[in-house]
Amino acid sequence: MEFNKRDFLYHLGLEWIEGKTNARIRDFSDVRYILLGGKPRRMKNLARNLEANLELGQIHSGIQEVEEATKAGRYVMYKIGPVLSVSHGMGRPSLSILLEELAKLLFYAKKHSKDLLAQPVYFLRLGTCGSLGVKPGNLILSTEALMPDLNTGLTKYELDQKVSYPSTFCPNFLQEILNFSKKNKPLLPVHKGKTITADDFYQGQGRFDGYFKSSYSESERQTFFEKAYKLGVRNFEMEAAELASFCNRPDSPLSLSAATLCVGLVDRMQGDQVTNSLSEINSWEQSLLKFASQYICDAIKRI
Ligand code: R2B
Repeated sequence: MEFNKRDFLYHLGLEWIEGKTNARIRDFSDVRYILLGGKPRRMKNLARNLEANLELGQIHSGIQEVEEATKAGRYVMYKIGPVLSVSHGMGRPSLSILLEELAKLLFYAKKHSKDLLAQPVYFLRLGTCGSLGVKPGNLILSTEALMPDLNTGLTKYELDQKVSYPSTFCPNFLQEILNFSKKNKPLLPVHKGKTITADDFYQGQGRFDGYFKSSYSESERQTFFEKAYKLGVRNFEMEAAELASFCNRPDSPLSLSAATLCVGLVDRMQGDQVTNSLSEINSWEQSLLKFASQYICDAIKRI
């Protein structure tokens, strides 16, 4: 990792300066779990849920809104003892900026102690998605993120170079989540599957309800969906490849693991539009958050 003598984490509104005490940055030295989700309100609800369920006094001293991030205006971030609950917006670019700055924040916060640096840090993204051959209202735990051409590995540009990074999710972390779900029976069934990380919501995910006429026909789309399903794809979203590849980098000074658990809002084999009522969608999201909060409370007791 490269870092400067002074690093302003612009989108989080936090600054680290070499040689200074950096007391504000050190407030984050105990962080072990980072919960991520697109919507600010969802991440606030999750933080409140954790505040109520993690032992006050033992594990945390109340919910703390990271006001510097709120003021910076891009993300909201709450700290509940060793857990952060953070909104990431939509799509890979927004998530990528957040991951870079969160990882640097934790690195600066922990770097004075070898023990702290060696502690594994877990990222769990809780999102919504379009499912593939899975009923709306079910959860999909991503095993691996594919590019829309169905190749594995995140492919992106760095300057004029096309680079690729592995995009499988951490098998041990997935197994822990699956074991927990078997024991605790979440309200929504959990499926394992591969995830296509698309660059947009409409044509990038094979929809016909975008503003422009699609470049593919109904039958081409059907063939693509069937091929993807046979390969083990169970959902589309817009962030998984970024998260998996970020946590797979061998050159990370922190030991990072990642998982993505999403609730399906529409089975793309059946249609394009999200037509369930807002109250139904909210109740699915609440069930996802409840499950995540139970899982985190259990995991925190074991660290
Ligand atoms: C799922 O939901 C958002 C689009 O509606 C996007 O962030 C995603 O991956």
